[in-house]
Amino acid sequence: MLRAVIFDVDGTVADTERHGHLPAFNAAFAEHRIDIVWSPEEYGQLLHITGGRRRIAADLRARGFADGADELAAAVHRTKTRLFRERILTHGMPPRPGLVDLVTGLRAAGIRMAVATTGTRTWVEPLLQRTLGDDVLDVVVTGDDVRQLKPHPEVYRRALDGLGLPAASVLAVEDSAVGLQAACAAGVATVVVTNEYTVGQEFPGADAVLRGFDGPEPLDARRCRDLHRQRH
Ligand code: XBP
Ligand code: MG
Repeated sequence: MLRAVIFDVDGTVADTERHGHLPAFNAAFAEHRIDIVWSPEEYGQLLHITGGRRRIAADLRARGFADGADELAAAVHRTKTRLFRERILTHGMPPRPGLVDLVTGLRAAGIRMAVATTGTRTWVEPLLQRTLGDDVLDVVVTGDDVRQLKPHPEVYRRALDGLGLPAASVLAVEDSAVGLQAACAAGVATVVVTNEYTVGQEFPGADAVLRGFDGPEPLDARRCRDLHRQRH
């Protein structure tokens, strides 16, 4: 029986990457007087490196910053985290169309909800508060709470621990191949809801791949139950 749904955040709860994280990374580079401006296409390539700090460090190294790349990446990422949090507090971040209906339906059906993200708690909390409200999520596991980021399954294992549920009674909702790998490695059935950055990716092992939460066949509580039942 489906007892809980675990949501990814970036690209799943909200389309954060292109119009949220990317401008915050570029503003942080500028604030540190580093001559890097990631284009939307370049950023799309860099998304396979999870975690903003690791993403910055990898790009600094690729551009020849050998010594101190990790320390510099950590400093730039602190700035990026502050800027992104401020942006969320000032402008908000709209949930993906249809997500709020799904969450309302899951609640009404008595299906619990959690979050498993590689993002940083400083911005994750206000984003979730503004998109989903205060009393929706039982468990929120962020990149700050784990040693290994997605595609490693640690964040999913911790979310399952927090829920006190086995993997077989849960469904994950992800937007990317990397997120799918993490959920699959934790043994959790997974629906992928793609976005502009992930629509061309391969999703081996997904229980369903959808283009959005809404539309003629929306992802609702009944469909979540059906997909979960088909797997188990
Ligand atoms: C998303 C990420 C995050 C964000 C940036 O992956 O990798 O790193 O791009 O957030 P997922 P931070 O959706 O699979 O969790 O800068 O806070 O790391
Ligand atoms: Mg994601």
